[in-house]
This record gives sequence, C-alpha cells and structure tokens, in this order.
Amino acid sequence: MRIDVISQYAKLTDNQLASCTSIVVDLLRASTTIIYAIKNGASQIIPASDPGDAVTLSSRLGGRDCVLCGERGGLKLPGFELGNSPLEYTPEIVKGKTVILSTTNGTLAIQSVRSSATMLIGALVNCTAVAKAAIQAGNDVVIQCAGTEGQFSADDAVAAGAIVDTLQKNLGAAPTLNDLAFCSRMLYQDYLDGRLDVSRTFHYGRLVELGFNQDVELCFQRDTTDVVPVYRNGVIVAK
Ligand code: 3SL
Ligand code: MG
Repeated sequence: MRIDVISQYAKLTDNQLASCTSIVVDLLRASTTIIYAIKNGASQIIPASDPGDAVTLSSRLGGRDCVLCGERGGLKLPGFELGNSPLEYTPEIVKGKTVILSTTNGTLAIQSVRSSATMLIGALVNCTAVAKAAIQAGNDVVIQCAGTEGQFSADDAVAAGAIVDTLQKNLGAAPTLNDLAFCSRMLYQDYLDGRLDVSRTFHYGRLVELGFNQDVELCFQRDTTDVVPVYRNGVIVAK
C-alpha cells in the first residue's frame, strides 16, 4: 500500500484519485464536527462549498428536517442554526436530520477529493476506526488535509500522522510513504512526547482566542468513537 499525505486541498487530479481511498482530515474542526454529527444521529450531511448554496439547498429541502450549519472565520454564519463546533451537534438537534454544512476549508477539501474510489472522514477522535476502514477498502490511501486558508496546518498533520501510524501498525507489509506522510508520523510522535506544543500553532490559537477552548480539547482526544463517515453520491453518511 502507498500512503500519501497532502497538506491542503485541490492538489490531486481526478485521475490520481480514481483508484484511491481518501481520508479527509480537518482536525480543527470540520472533520471532527462531521464525525460528531453522524455519531449523534444525523441521517446525512451535505457539504456545501458556498454558504449561499447551503441556504438555497436548505430552503429547497424544506427547513423542518434540515439543520443549516457553517462558519466563516470560525464563527457561525448569520441566520444559520449551528456553527462548526462539534459540541453543538447534540442528538437533540441533529438526530434524524439532514445537516447542510459549509465551512472555510473542510467542505472544500471534501469537494476536492470527491472523485476518489472511496472517501472517508477522519480525525483523531476516530483515528483507529478510520485507519481500519481504509485497510478494509484495500486501495492506496490519500490523507487529504484541509489546511488553513491554503496553507499547511499542524493540527491536520498531527491527525494525519496518527492515522499513518495506525495504518502502519495494522498493515501486514510496510507501506510506501510520501515525505509528508513520513514527517506527519514524526510530528505525531513529537506531539505524544510533548515536544510539539499544539497550542502554539496558528489555528489552535485563533480558536482559543474566539473562546473555543472546549472544542480544541475535544478535537485532540484520540479514539473516542468508532464512527466512520463516508461520502457517497454527494452526501456523507455513516459507513
Ligand atoms: O476551515 C474549516 O473548514 C473549519 O473547520 C475552520 S474552523 O475551525 O471552524 O474555524
Ligand atoms: Mg482546519
């Protein structure tokens, strides 16, 4: 198996993705939020790149069974019911509902790898489950990080490294890694050993400044769920 970690979205062509399992990682916070929404009973999540498209879709589907969600600059969009905090996606609000979600980087990352043979949503909270699901799919793996506004994001790399590490430990034969897969795994080890202080990284600091301390704590917990969301025919559902 080959494992590539890609630092931000829109780097790979449809041709490169056609035979791959992609794992979309936006640790802070879209992929963690999607995992929590599915864990708490959302029937499906429709990613929308543009907030206007999300609003149009929500009125077309009829408000009652939908929850309109999204952020820009980390903050809930005006008129939307939920922002992008995993803690907001409680069973009381999302159970049995279609979640329409538009976020700054995460939903764009999802759109960028939609031609993959299989697309899974991963984070630290489902690290082991998503790695095992990727092994089961049997293809080469692309870990597509969302990045932060077009740049490498250390939080994504830590989660990607944890997934690479889990893949390596569960595969029979040693996989071939691209350089970022190799370095992400080392970064994850540095994080575990206390050499990488994630609170000093850009997006983590920005979320703390906005008051989302509980979110960042939750997002950095490992293996709190076995839920693996999968993208199928334009929507994200439980695998
Ligand atoms: O970029 C995204 O998709 C978001 O996850 C960013 S934020 O954490 O909500 O600011
Ligand atoms: Mg992010």
